Amino acid sequence: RTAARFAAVDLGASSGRVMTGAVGPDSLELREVHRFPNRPVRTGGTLHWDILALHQGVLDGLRRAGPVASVGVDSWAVDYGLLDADGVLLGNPVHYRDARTEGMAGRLAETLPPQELYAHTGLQYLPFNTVYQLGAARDSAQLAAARALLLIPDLISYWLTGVRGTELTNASTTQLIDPRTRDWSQTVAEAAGVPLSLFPPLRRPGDAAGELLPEVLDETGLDGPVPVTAVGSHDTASAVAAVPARSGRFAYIATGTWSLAGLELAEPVLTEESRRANFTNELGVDGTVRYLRNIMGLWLLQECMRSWESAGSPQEFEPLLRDAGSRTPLRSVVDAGDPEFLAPGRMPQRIGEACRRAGRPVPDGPAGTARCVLDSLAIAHRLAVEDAQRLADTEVDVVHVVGGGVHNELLCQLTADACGLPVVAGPAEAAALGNVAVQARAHGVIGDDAGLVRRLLYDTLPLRTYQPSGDHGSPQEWAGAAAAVRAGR
Ligand code: LFR
Repeated sequence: RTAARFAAVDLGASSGRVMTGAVGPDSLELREVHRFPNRPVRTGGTLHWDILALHQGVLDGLRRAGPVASVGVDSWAVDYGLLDADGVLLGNPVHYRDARTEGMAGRLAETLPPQELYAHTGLQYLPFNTVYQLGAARDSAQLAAARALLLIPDLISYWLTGVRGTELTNASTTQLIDPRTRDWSQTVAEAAGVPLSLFPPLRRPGDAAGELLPEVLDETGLDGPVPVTAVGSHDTASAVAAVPARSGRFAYIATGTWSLAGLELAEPVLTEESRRANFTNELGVDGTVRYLRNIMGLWLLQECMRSWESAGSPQEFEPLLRDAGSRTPLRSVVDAGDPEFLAPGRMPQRIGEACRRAGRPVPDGPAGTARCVLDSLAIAHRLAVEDAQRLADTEVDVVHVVGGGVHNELLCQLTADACGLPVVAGPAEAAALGNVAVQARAHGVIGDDAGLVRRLLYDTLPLRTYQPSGDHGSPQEWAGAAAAVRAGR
């Protein structure tokens, strides 16, 4: 085995990045070569992704990356672009936070009851699941003209290679995949009126996904051939693959715009109890199941920051968090799992209103609001970790926090306090690392074994452990606050 460099394209809701990973049999070094903003654009009342700007960012990044053995692409889930008969993109992909899917779950329930939908897909209810987006688009001229549907990372891969495919981990977020067969569910597709012929063939992490097109080589200055390798193209799948766990007894929280909190399982949990608890069975790399719940995540704070800025009182992040850290713990909390916080805008006010409705004090100013958000996230983390263990009938003794939230020390500490378990924080760039690791395995640079990757990451990354401290409320206070949030669900 010899060392090699791989490029990971990792597109997130607020920024895209291209990273290179230099990988040897016992080393993995990640370097960010390009980061570019991802700014959604509203036109004609619809919120879109600026997909061409993102693709340009990818090309700029690949130019800066220099020679690589392969490229892998991951991004957020559920969203897609439609291609016409000539393979041309029909309009800009719509953002999952757009309101177009309102009422769509109710409509699908008329042909397929939620209990059956869950038994077939194991997917948690999120208003923006692809199946509901397609429901909202059903009478559109675009869908009528469409001959292919490509999920976002598959669309970028298509533009890089000219080859079309549907990567499985991300396909599992469409609500059209059966997690038992790891294949399309004809039952759900028929009930929802989705022609599965729109989807190019499934491919799995590690599969070959084409080679960079001559025009891409020109634009990036790279010498061909450069293969593109399918990775866990759902960013959360890549992030979970990079959880540096030492044993199987761990829960994870992939933090960033969202918090995705749960367990890695060998089999899906499709019980009615699991459906009511709104747990999802998304597919992971190596035939695993990501049994988790979506929690609003740092989006709540990002949106508050944006509101304060546009109201003319911009806040600086570090001082704000310091101030938040010194506030009374658990004074006001909201349910950070509630889809009412999904849409952008007026976040501090909406948080205040949710507190008032629950009979709790309205948070006091930006620091009070930030504290309310972090306490609320910690409680939602606890509820997810607790529920996942009960529903999947397993136990964990550590919580791994990966993703952007690793940098937020207060959030990590509060999560340890809320869960009553040690939190191991890191890596922040888990999605890019998981992306690189799957490529390195496919190209024979490291052994083809998920456990090996995790051990390698554990041995080489700077990780920080937070023990439950009791400094931010006693175990009883956390239990009480968590019970109150649960009771309001
Ligand atoms: C995180 C994420 C979540 C998914 C959400 C929307 O970046 O991929 O897993 O539920 O974005 O696609």
